[in-house]
This record gives sequence, C-alpha cells and structure tokens, in this order.
Amino acid sequence: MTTRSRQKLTLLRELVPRRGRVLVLTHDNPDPDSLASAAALRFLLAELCAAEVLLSFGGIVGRAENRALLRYLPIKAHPVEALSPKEFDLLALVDTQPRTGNNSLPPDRLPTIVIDHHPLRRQTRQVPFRDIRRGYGATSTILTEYLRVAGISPDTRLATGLFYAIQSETQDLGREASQADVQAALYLYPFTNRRLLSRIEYSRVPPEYFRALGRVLKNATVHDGVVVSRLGELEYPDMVAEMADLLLRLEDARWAICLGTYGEDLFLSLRTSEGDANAGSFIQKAVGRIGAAGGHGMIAGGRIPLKERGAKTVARLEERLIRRFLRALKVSPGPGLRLVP
Ligand SMILES: [Mn+2]
Repeated sequence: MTTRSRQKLTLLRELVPRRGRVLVLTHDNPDPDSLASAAALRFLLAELCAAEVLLSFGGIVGRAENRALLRYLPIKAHPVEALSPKEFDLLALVDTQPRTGNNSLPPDRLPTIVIDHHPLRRQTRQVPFRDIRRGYGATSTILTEYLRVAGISPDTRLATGLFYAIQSETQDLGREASQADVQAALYLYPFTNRRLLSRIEYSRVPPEYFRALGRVLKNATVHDGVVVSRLGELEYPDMVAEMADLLLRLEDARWAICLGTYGEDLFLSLRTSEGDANAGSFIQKAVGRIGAAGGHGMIAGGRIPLKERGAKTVARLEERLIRRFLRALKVSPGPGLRLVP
C-alpha cells in the first residue's frame, strides 16, 4: 500500500468542503469497476467530510451481473438528465477521464477529482485532484487503498461490490492484474458476503440474452485467430463486451471483435489474449475521428454516432471497420470461416 494513496487522501481532505455536495460520474453504460469505485468514493467522502454524494451516468446498466451489483451496492444511481451539475460543489469522475467521449461530463465543466487506470488524457492534467494509475487492473483497487489508508473498513455490501469489480475487471486477477490488485482483493475478501457475491456472479438473465447469444453464434466468423461477430440491434450497449469476452474463449483465438447498434450509436468491443498488445490505441486508430474509443492493454471499446440508421449504411460501416481491424492485425480480409456452420 502506497505512500501515494496516503498523500492523495490528505489532498482529498483539503479539497472537499465539509458537508459539500459532490456529483460522481462513472463512464456511460457503466461496468462493475466504475460502479463500485463510485460507491467507494461516496462511502469515503461521507466518512471523511460528511459530504453528500450522488452517483450518475449516461446510458444504462444492461448486463445482468452489473444490474445485480448495482442493486446491492450502497449507492443509488440518478439519471444524468435529471441533475443539474451547477448544484454541486464539485464533480468527480471515476474509471474515466475528461474528453474520452464515454462519459456525461458537461463539456464546459472541469471535474475536481479524477480517479482512473486508463492512459492519462491531456485535459486531466488541469484537474486539481487526479490519480491515474495505468499499471492497476482496476480503479476499484485505488479506492480500496484509500479506504485502507483512511482506516475505514468497508461495509459488507461495499466490500462485496469492490471485490466483485476487481475480480471481473481482471478476470479473476488473471488479466492485467498487478500486485496492488491482488493485495486489494485479499484485503476485501474477509469483509465480503459470499452468498451476495454468488448472487451477482450467477445472476439470472432475461430471454433477450439468449436471443443475442444466438445471433452472436450465427454470425461469428474466424479469421486466422481473430473472431468477429456482428450482433445487429443490441439489447443493451455493453452486450458487445460481454460477447467479445465469450468469443475470446475459443481455442487459439488471439483477438475477438464484436459490433452492434444501440439507439443512435454503433458500439464495438475488442478483446485480446495477447498480454503485450495495446488494444486501446489499436481501437483508437481503427475508429479514427468518426467516433470515440479507448481502453487498456487487453480490453477496449468504442462508440460511433450513426448519422444514418439505415441497415445498409450500418452494414457498410461495420464491414469497413472489420476490414480495417483485420488489415491492422495482418490477417486476410476475406469472409473467414463460420464458427458454427
Ligand atoms: Mn476499469
């Protein structure tokens, strides 16, 4: 546990006014890491400075596990449309940064707090409190360190949420996990409720999940270790990530790419089994200026606003993106082999 967390905690105490009103934003369509981080920041600021902390984000929580997690976390989410950022003393971003294109921070507001483990963005340098740790597998690990340094034990629900977040973000501490993530998970485990944990991990899924799964399998093609699938209309945006994780389990798969549309946007997700890859910058290059994209070494995602929603236009855009990925991975851009003939 680090001196850095100790210094950051001191700074946090100075920056947040007593009984101040704080708005915490996660990235849009949040995952367990961002939700648990937000809940931990709320818990911490309530204990340290009696702050009133609200959580908000754009988009929806779709994945069944994430919905279960949100149900058990000691924090309620408020729709971003219903809030006026002006009413808050300060804004905080967790698991995302200004100008990433994946959060609902008003473009004219600079947050006071940014806590994240994605590559540092230029605008983040102007933020008074910034703690960006690229080597960490989860933002929840940073928040767990703060709690430890502050001598505040997490309650059962928060500990369970943080533990689940670290586990899921690092695939049971096997993907992009650092020693700090392992330490945080070990610290949290005795505080967790195993039954709650199991209820999140093995949550029930709606029929839409199986419909999506059917489409994923029907459309999946393999191109020399690269699995690609187009999901069409998505039940929820993070379905592409969920399915890319699944497809990457294919023997000998090095990369998995899933695409699909939700509302006015095309969503894409990229996964790789290659530890030394840089999926984040790879997806940024492929998406270019037509959308927003980012990520870390082995996981990345992007969102492209659709000017036109016609099936043909979307199909053409998807095909162009897939060709771009395959070319960049030095794989023949042909039709590939059907995964399930
Ligand atoms: Mn994260």
